[in-house]
Amino acid sequence: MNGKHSKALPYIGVVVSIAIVFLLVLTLSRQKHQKDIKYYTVMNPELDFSLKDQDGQDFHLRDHRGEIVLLFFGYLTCPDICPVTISKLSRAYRILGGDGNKILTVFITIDPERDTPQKLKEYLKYFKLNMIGLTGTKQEIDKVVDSYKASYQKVEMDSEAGYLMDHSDLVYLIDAKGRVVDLIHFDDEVERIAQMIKKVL
Ligand SMILES: [Cu+2]
Repeated sequence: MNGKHSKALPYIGVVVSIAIVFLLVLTLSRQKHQKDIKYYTVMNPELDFSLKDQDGQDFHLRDHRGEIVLLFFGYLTCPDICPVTISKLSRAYRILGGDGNKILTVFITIDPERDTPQKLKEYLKYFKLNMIGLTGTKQEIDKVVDSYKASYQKVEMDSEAGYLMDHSDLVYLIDAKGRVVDLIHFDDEVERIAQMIKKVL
């Protein structure tokens, strides 16, 4: 009995190991595939757009060639995605040390009805980041949103807060030539974000 067991065990071990490796490869390749799909669908946004910054000045993306730009869409009263994104980005910049200062963070509001340049300016004061807040007319903003394959939706609420804006959570990593070269996903770890940025610095 014991002899039988000891002969069969190595085989079972091999079969189980192969099964585990197979499942692992399958899971990893599926995850990678999903990320790739998202990645390539937004690879060719317009290389320039024009909106107004927090000082009411015209902002053109093309004026920032030579800089690394991290761009995302959101709104000032966002309870979750935006504050977490900003916090993660600032931690990633800290990991990069002095190089973190070379990065321009661009926050585009998808709620221009409430997020005026003045309010953007007040909001930005809370963060020690090289960050610009952009707004414009709904049409102007929608054009940029479409170009980046982002999305948002107004959600009416019964509370005093008025409405919420559901919005996509990707951060676009734009290189010195103005091209989107990578996407930061909401669940990416701070360390990984720093690595991604480091590649284009
Ligand atoms: Cu948000």
